[in-house]
Amino acid sequence: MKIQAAKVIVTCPGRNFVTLKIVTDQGVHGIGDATLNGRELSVVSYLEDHVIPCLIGRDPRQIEDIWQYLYRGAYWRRGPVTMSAIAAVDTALWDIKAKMANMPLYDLLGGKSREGVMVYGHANGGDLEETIDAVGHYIEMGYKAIRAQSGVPGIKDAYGVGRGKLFYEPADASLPSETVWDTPKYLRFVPKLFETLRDTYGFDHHLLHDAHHRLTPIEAGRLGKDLEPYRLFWLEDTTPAENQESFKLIRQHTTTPLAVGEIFNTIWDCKDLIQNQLIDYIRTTVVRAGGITHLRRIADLAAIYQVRTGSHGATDLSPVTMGAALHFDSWVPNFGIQEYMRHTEETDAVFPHAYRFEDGFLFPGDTIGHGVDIDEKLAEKYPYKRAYLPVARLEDGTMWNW
Ligand code: GCO
Ligand code: MG
Repeated sequence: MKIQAAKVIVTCPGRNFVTLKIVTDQGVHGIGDATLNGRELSVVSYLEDHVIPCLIGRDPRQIEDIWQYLYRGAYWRRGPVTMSAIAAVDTALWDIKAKMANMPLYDLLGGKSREGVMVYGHANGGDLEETIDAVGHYIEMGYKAIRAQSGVPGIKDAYGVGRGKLFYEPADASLPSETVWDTPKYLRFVPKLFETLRDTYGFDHHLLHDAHHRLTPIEAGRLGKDLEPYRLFWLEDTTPAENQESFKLIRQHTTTPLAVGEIFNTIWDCKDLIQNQLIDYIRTTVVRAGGITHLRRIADLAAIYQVRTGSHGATDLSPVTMGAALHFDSWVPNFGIQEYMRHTEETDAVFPHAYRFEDGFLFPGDTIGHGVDIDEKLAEKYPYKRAYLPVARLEDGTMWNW
């Protein structure tokens, strides 16, 4: 059996997606997501110019060998561009293998460990009242877990505040838009937000919050401590994770559970935080961290330390990643939660998929493979549109972390 052809499909049904399609000489095909938000075309080139020529003629059944070949063989290891490209190949090959085995991917991985995958949705509003209402709306839709982000008095564009009831899409400008950030105002406001949420809705739902890398370690410690009475499911990305030592400081000050890892690419990025028990949830997902093959290694390491998974699932992870992640989540023993930011109808139409939402859970469906495909004809109708994530500055103009 041989890989006969592979191609990259770029489409923009409301936002950009990069998809790799691999076809075997027996007519089976598999697809993988290669979308890297704001830097999409670098992965297109990596795949077309450097990976696809090495794939043609290889045996698609040798997923592990192909993974090692692409990882070790590049000499230049890790990084988001390389690892997204490897992930796309790996996801497509698992899709092919599961189709050949006539099984849904979760069966090939070891079978289901649970019936449904608990997801959290994104509730956000321009101010406290709007955010309280937005959380109520998610509760009505059946969500068991809800992330709350809100506009902050005195901050013009706080992180995570969307433009519609169900959709939030930050990469929406052809050059990065500039936002202004003020940590003291944010730190004063957030505990009030969660206090009001608990007063309004009680403690029956899981609440989550994302600080999006904005804080210093000691500020993160203080926020975690201030939020303790409201029993968050997790507090995410409080501080940039390049210097992982800083998480020791955060941990000394708070028992609020911590989640990190959506921008990590390999097990090496996760290892110290996991082994030192400095986090509670690891957020790596299929496309960002080398596909199913590598994500499984991260999850197994995490399991030893009772760290659970909480895969990234923003709209920049295509339905292909969502489908593959749901099969992974259905199997992985140390599953925690799955992020679920809904895609638009346009996106869903380009990527027909077997997964469905019901009563706070996503179900991967029983289709063989990972259950997601691409409608190439429809994809052609939406040409690539350059789009960037915003940047953030402090009030005096200093560059900050968006
Ligand atoms: C999240 C994230 C995202 C990112 C986005 C960047 O927790 O969902 O922080 O919304 O900002 O994925 O491309
Ligand atoms: Mg996040």
